[in-house]
Amino acid sequence: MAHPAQMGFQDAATPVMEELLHFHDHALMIVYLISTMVLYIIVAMVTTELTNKYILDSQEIEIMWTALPAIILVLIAMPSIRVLYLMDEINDPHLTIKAMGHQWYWSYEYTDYENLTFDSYMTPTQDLTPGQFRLLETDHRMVVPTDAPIRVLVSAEDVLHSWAVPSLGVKMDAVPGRLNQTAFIASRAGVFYGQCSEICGANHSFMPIVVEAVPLEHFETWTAMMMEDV
Ligand SMILES: *[C@@H]1O[C@H](CO)[C@@H](O)[C@H](O)[C@H]1NC(C)=O
Ligand SMILES: [Cu+2]
Repeated sequence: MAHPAQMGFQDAATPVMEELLHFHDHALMIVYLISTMVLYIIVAMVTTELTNKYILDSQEIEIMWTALPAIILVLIAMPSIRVLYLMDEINDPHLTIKAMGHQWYWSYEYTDYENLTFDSYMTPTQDLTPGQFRLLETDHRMVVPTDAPIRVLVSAEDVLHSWAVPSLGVKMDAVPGRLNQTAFIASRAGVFYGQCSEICGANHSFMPIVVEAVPLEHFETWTAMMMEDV
């Protein structure tokens, strides 16, 4: 989850999120370099009473400030497209989960198992136990095994929602009548929080997403327990 006054992203829990963090740092480095250079030029120009004749008319500088931004844009676009394609890739998923957005909760369907379906409502503030996070905890978490490719099918029952978990590097719009898919591999065990990321009505802020990544044996225990319940 995010911390108060946090700088930057949440820690990555999937390989794709690590790629996204690297790309963010790469783009930010370029922003720093350009900002520093522009600031230096501004300061240099306003602190002298002389006018540089090459700035009034110079072919060389015109060529430079046309070619350099073009090269910089290509240096940003190439890694960007690389990550975009990595995020789109879904290789042989070991588990498929259907996440449905509703006004105002998420429901999950483990289609590889019989009758493994449940709703996931936010835990109201008065029901929280010590250590639980306000507006982020749910009554039922989406449990997944670590180190396995998980596919999430995303759709909505009523209006637009968006299934998003920052530390997994996943954000997929949930559109009624349409089915979309995304995938992730949880590289470590943990509890990862997210929130609906498409304005969907009065309780948009109160339909969080909780993904709990556990080792495979624990996941099997959980599925057995969940199916006994039904
Ligand atoms: C599925 O998601 C991708 C990526 O966000 C998007 O480009 C595409 O249009 C979506 N497809 C449908 C059918 O909604
Ligand atoms: Cu929503």
